[in-house]
Amino acid sequence: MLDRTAEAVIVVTDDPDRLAARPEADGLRRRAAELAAVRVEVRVLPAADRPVAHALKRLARRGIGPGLVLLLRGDSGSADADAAPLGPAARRTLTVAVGPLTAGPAEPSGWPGLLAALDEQLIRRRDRRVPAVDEDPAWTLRETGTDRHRRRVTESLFTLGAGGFATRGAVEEDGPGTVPMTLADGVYTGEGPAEHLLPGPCWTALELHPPPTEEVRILDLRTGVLYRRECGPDATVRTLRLVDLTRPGVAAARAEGPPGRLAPGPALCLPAADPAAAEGVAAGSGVADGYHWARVAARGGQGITAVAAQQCHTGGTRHVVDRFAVYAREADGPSPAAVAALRAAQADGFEHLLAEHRAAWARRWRRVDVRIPDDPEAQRGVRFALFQLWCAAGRHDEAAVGARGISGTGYAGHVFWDADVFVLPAVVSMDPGAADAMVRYRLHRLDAARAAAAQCGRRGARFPWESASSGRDVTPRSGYIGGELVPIRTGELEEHITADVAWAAVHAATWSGRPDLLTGAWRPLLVETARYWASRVRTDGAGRAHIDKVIGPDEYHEDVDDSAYTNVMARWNLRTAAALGPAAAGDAERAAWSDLADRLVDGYDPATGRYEQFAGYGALEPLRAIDLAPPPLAADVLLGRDRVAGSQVIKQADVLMLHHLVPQETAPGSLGPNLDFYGPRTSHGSSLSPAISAALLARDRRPDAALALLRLALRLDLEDATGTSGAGLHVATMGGLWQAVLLGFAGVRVESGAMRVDPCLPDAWGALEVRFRCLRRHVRLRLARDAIEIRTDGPLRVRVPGHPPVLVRGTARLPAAREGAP
Ligand code: IFM
Repeated sequence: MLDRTAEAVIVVTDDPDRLAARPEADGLRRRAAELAAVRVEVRVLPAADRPVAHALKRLARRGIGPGLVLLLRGDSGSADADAAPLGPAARRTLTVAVGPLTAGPAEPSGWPGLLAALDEQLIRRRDRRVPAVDEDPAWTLRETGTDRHRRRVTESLFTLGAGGFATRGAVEEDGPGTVPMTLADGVYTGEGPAEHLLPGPCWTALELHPPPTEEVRILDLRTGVLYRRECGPDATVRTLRLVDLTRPGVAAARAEGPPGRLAPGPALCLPAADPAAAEGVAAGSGVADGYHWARVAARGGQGITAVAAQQCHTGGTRHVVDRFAVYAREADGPSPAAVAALRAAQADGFEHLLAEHRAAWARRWRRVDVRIPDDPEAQRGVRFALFQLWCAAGRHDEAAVGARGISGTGYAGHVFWDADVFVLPAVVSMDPGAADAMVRYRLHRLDAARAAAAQCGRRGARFPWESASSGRDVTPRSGYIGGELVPIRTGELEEHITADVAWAAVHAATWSGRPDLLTGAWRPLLVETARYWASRVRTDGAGRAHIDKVIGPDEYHEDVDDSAYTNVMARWNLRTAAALGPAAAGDAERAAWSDLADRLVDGYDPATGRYEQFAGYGALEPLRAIDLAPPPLAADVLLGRDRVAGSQVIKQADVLMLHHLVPQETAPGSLGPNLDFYGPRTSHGSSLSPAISAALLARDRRPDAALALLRLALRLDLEDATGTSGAGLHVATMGGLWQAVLLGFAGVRVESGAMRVDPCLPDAWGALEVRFRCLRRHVRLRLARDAIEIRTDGPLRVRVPGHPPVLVRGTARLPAAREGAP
């Protein structure tokens, strides 16, 4: 009757009491009990919108969306599934009109249809059919194509991750261009610039002959699962997989198909690019005591071990495979703990794991989410960003978040400022513990940063532009741009990372309401970086301080002096460390930091209200990116490196990053003039650029221009706008997107221990709702053009510009900001 496995059943009837009194009701009760034993709830409700809406809401809290609910209409109303009065959510249920259930014996009755529908669900459970997903467009990404290049992009987009492990969304069967891959954050192999993420054993492969020719693959953001369904008249193959949110390192999948087409094959295999061929990598696999194991180990002690088991079942004409895998950061496993976790997962079973996992994702989304009723595309894109941020930053001990997270091996998994400045500020508002783990990654590599400073004759700590396991610089020394081999100088010159690391620690502590961390465990990050800058600066004859020979965020211009971004971030670093007081350093050293900070040049021109990006930038050829091609644009490839270096075209937001990160260090009123000047010159040749530019335009009350750039940022991975998403998702863009919504459009900041809210919505958005963590609270903000509604789970000091701060408990309505008020 219905080719779907439902997760709950609601029977609606005109009169539940009369229904209960009918003789057939015993059959209903018996089936309901059997379904309850396999975790499928059956409820009988009156045919009215409130009780049905309430029941659907309750199910949604367990991650069961309306599309997974079988609604059996046993009322005398219309057979039309959309029929009133069951409310809008009921429209998306799997609705079957069975006919009146309270009818007398002489009249037509819906009982046979009702009981058959329940029997069908029981059979599906018994046959272990692959569970479905709620195909709600607000929560799902769908792919139907089989184009080879797009497949690689889809593998990135469909990454599932938790607890620091992620599995790319490769299809199960082997085929051209398919590269199954599971990665673990922080597990690398190789040396120096060649150090790269170590692919672990693969757990998703199945033998499938022939593979589906027409299919739909669906990433369900709401429940964190990847679903695949063959299309067409002989549609038989289905799979569902998850990387478990509640059990660290555990992954599980179910697949169904005809016995002649689907076979399980080995539960684990070694990664496709033979890791044994890579220098210093050892790999092995085997079977022991009823489970498979495989491991990949790198020289230096790092490694990934997986254990897996599978159960096969033939029900009717279908073969079903349940597979469980457990991953651990172990070079010489499997450990007893991993085997015990595997046994527990097997004993609990796939459906149990799925139910736990769905409920855990539902809890996440209750606390952190975005709602943009007028813009479903943007809403879904921002949800995708949140989803992938959770997958990338899933650890609470120490998290090495590379430029592509663990969704691919792009940039070798190296950690850049992307982590500190783009990802972390998003993550701290989603899961402060995960942001702490990112700070800890830097803290644990402080000795390497100290050694790097000493090596160039400086004091304090200098963080590397690209970092991996040891914290030593692993930036390659050359690479290809547009087919040409060119030197890469960022490792030597892109020094602002040192201040960015300090900034991330301060931001995480401030946003999460734990400033004491800055004079406690995290203090060295501020103090040692300040010491570095103090020894890095050159003072000229007039007493002005300079930083020579750097690369700023705009990497089109190398080896420049007095990069405004670098100098102002260094100034902020010195001042912030000095302001920590005696806990940071002695009086004399702090006074020297403050004095130096005051003498650092920053290129600001009060006449124009603009910062000169670096000394001499103003004299370059006045080319503008906007006149060349629409963004994103690789201007260095288009024009050649030398031409771009001699022009004012810039790769990404540079000076403007100051207005985003340290607005208090920029001249009042300077955001507008700098946006006007640098905006048209920015090619957005780096994926880091559009989302933060959107945030700034919203802050400067240009929300429609901000929305245009937000849309560009949304497209970057979803449409593979740079042609590089196949190597992994740009997690800095994901972080930037959430920052654009939360800090930009919603206008949330933390200032003096209070949450400041100053929203600015584009014309196209009548309302915006954001849910997030701030100052130790769970916060929900509902914003409309002239209204701010806030709900917190504990007292929270809130300030709206132009009004005195208020202490909010529970829910409150706040007045709109006064225009122009600080
Ligand atoms: O960190 C970025 C940099 O700002 C621009 N090039 C790519 C790097 C990694 O994403």
